[in-house]
Amino acid sequence: MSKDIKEYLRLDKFPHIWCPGCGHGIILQAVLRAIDRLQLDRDNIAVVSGIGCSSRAAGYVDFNTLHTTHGRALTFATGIKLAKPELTVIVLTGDGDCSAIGGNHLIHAARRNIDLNVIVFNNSIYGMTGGQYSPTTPTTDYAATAPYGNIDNAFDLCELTRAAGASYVARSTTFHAAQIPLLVEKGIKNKGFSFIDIITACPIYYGRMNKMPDAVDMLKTQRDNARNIKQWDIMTAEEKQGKFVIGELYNKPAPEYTDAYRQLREKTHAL
Ligand SMILES: Cc1ncc(C[n+]2csc(CCOP(=O)(O)OP(=O)(O)O)c2C)c(N)n1
Ligand code: SF4
Repeated sequence: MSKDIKEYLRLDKFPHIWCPGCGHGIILQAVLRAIDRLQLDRDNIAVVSGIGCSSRAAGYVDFNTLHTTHGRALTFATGIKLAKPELTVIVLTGDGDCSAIGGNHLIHAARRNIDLNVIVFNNSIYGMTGGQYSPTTPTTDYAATAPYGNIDNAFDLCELTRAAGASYVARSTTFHAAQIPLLVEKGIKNKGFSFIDIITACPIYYGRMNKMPDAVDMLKTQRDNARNIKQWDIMTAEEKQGKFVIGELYNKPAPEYTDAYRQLREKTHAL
């Protein structure tokens, strides 16, 4: 039977640190809904995060949790999964955490197709440290470290992880909150590296610096620029300008790393 998601929270850790209008709480509740729908035993779940406003999420949930170091969530998660492959391992991470300092770990975890479920709280900025640009800050947007506009090209994290070897890739936004649990649920069911990119709002830094100080404006922007995969596939390159695709983008089973490791151990022990 479905639980009140509050039952999955460590309410003694509240109030949380998130600013009014921050989208991170929307993502956290959606992840908890997915876990609830799957009726997973909470003792068999490990939630791992790095450092950042988003990464604080791990501390608020009542599972086995590990709040690690900046950029290293995937390394800790890989160790946990190799030691205890029976666990469902969920990584809650920010765009800075997983694609700047942690970018190398991200591509290699995807390359191995290790059975981790990575949920990126992608607000296109370093929220916790005052709004520096991240690898997902769009070109020409403003940040504390790009006062004249960002000249870098942004990563499309879904394209990146898909190309690296992830077997499940999806994207949604905090405006499309009802879609997130469905994608997370499918990601958890996938035996392999599942990457779910959630576009979220940091009104305090990204919003304020990019003419969207109001959290509602940021949600409207997500609504206006997201296109579901069916629409996306028939749009012209011109129509895609400034828009992004949401939904299940890739889902193709592939050999999984801890399985391969177990088979190797069985083989070598038999020799
Ligand atoms: C090794 C190391 N480098 C830098 C930092 C400073 N730091 C803490 S959080 C953070 C960025 C967080 O951004 P993101 O992961 O996008 O999460 P958000 O706060 O936006 O949710 C940085 C650079 C750190 N804690 N450790
Ligand atoms: S600084 Fe930004 S990302 Fe951090 S809690 Fe506030 S709104 Fe959220």
